[in-house]
This record gives sequence, structure tokens and C-alpha cells, in this order.
Amino acid sequence: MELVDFLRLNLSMVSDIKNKVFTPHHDGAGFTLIELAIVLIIIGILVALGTALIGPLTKRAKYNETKDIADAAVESVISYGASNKKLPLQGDFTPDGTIDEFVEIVRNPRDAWTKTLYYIADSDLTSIPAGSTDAICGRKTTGLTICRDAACTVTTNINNVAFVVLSGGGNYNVQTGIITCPAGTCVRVFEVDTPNIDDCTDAVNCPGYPAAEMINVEEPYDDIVKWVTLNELRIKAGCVGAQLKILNNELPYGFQGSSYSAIVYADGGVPFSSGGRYRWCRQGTAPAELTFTPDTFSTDCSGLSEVSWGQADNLTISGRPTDSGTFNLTFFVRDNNDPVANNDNVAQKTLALTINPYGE
Ligand SMILES: [Ca+2]
Ligand SMILES: [Ca+2]
Ligand SMILES: [Ca+2]
Ligand SMILES: [Ca+2]
Repeated sequence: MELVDFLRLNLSMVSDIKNKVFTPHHDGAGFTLIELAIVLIIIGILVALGTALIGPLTKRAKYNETKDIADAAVESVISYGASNKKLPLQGDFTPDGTIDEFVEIVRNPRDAWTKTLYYIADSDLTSIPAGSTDAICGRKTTGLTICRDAACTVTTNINNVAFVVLSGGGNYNVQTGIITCPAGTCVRVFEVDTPNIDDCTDAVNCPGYPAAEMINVEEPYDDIVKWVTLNELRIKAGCVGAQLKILNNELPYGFQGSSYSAIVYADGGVPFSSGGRYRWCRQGTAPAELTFTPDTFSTDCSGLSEVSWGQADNLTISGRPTDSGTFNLTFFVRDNNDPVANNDNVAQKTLALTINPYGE
């Protein structure tokens, strides 16, 4: 029942009772003193009930309003990402002349209790890498995870999260923060009413959140948390065809003993900013006397350590093949999605290289 309806009902009951009290009975005697006392007690109970209900109803209204504010903020971040090809910064939560921070791009950065929303973004998505034009579409992974357990190892964790927007909820206390985990940045989200929680207490577990608004109390969890995965963001940002791929669909044929040259091209992903845009590896036996640059051959490119892959913009093939026949070569290309480890994008394509015999 809406609060307004409830109060209106109470008022009409009170006015009924008032009519009874002040309208003489058919016998002209009105209410007895006991009847009057009962009526007053009933009115008292109704008023107490109404007062008791105002609290929870207001709380629920603020909770719903905050969910709407958080949803609107999520949409603003996605729109910013789609038009700027990167996510806004978390920054210092203080607006300045550069419109690139969460607090600057959302219409309302405060929840229904006027507390600042907390925003956590994957750091790779907030800056466009050198040599690229897009921090979002080229990526297939992020380092941000929503955790369901203290070690962040259960299968219900959500990997490859792009960003998180959250409110501290009705207790004004942001209880969601960054926890220690095996890799990347982990944010633990609890069930509502989980007792004794406060993961956001300082600049280490809650970087950027205004210190003046930080409340350090372990209490039942009531934060309102929204997150968007990289896949959702990619779809909503309209990413198409920008993932790493090898562009060639075939290789030109050659002649035994004659000069041959071809170039294998790749595009998309997160290119290296220097030393060649990608790393390359080749599987499959090639005709003798052909040179591949970079010349990394393996029977298992996927298992080959990434530093062993040769780096270059493209892979070139040249030389005078002395063998004839059709050679199936599988080219692997990997990017720099993960500069410090091996969580890079990898694409592969098998192309047939045909060398015609002498005299044909
Ligand atoms: Ca700014
Ligand atoms: Ca809270
Ligand atoms: Ca806190
Ligand atoms: Ca890497």
C-alpha cells in the first residue's frame, strides 16, 4: 500500500469515528466513557502504526531511487565509452576542466542519501594504448573480477568485468572495496544483510573514494552494486570487427626455382606500440629455401612462450622455393593485450601455399 493511500484510509476512519462520537445515538445517549476510551485507544494504535510504517516506506523509496540513479550512471558510462572509445577515469572524484572522470560525465553522481556513488573501472579500459584508437573494442579480457568468496576462487565469480558502480546504501557506509586476490583487481560483493562487513575503509581498498564520506564500521551489508562486463560493454558500444585477426584469405602461388614473395597481414586487437605491432608464429612444413620474417617456427605455437614469437607489423615470405607442391601453413598472431603476462589475444589462420613444378 502506498503511504499516501494508507494515510488517506486512516483519515477516513478517523472521520467515521469522529462522526460516531459527536453524532448522538438513536437513543440520544452518545458514547459511554468506556466506548470513548476504546475509540481513543484505537486511534492511538492507528497513529502509531502509521508512524512505524513511514520509516520502512521511505527507506524503500530511497533504495529504489538509488537503483535508478545507479542505472542511469551505468548508461552514462557506456555512452561515454561508445563515443570516446575508452571508459571515464575514476580520478579523484573532484570535477575539473577535463571532462573525463566519472563524477563529470554522469548526470547525478550521488545516491538518494546524497552520498557519492563509487565507481571502479578496469584500468586497461580507461586509456587508449599507443598505436591504437580504441581501448575497448580490441580487448577480450579485463583484470577486474566480481568475487563471491574471500579468496576469489569460486566459479560463481564474474570475470572480465569492465566497470562497477555502487552506492553505500541506507547505512551511508560504502562496504564494497578491493580485496586481495590471485590476479588483477577483485571487488567482493556480498548478499544483502551479511553481517560485519566493511571492505571499504581507506585509500588502499577504496582508492579515490572521498575520505570525508568514508565510514569505517563493520555492519550488515546493504550496498547497491551494478556492474557491466566487457562483453556487454562491447555490444553496447557497437564494437564490430575490431578483434585481432589475420586478414589474408589466401596466399599467391609460386613457381619452383622462381622468386616468390607474399605478406601476411593482421589487424585489430591491442597492438604493441613499438618494435612491430604483433608477434608471429608459424606451424607446418614450408617449401625449402623460403624465408619467413619473423621466422618463428613451432609444432605447437599455442604452447610456445610468447617472448619466443618474432615481432613485426606483418609477416613476409620471400625466396626461391626449391620444392613444389601444396604446403598448409598455419600462421598465429598475438597482440599485447596483456603486457605483463600471457593473457593476450591470439588469432590463427591456415593458408595453403602452392608452388608449381618447373616448366608448368
Ligand atoms: Ca576531470
Ligand atoms: Ca552500505
Ligand atoms: Ca566503509
Ligand atoms: Ca603478453
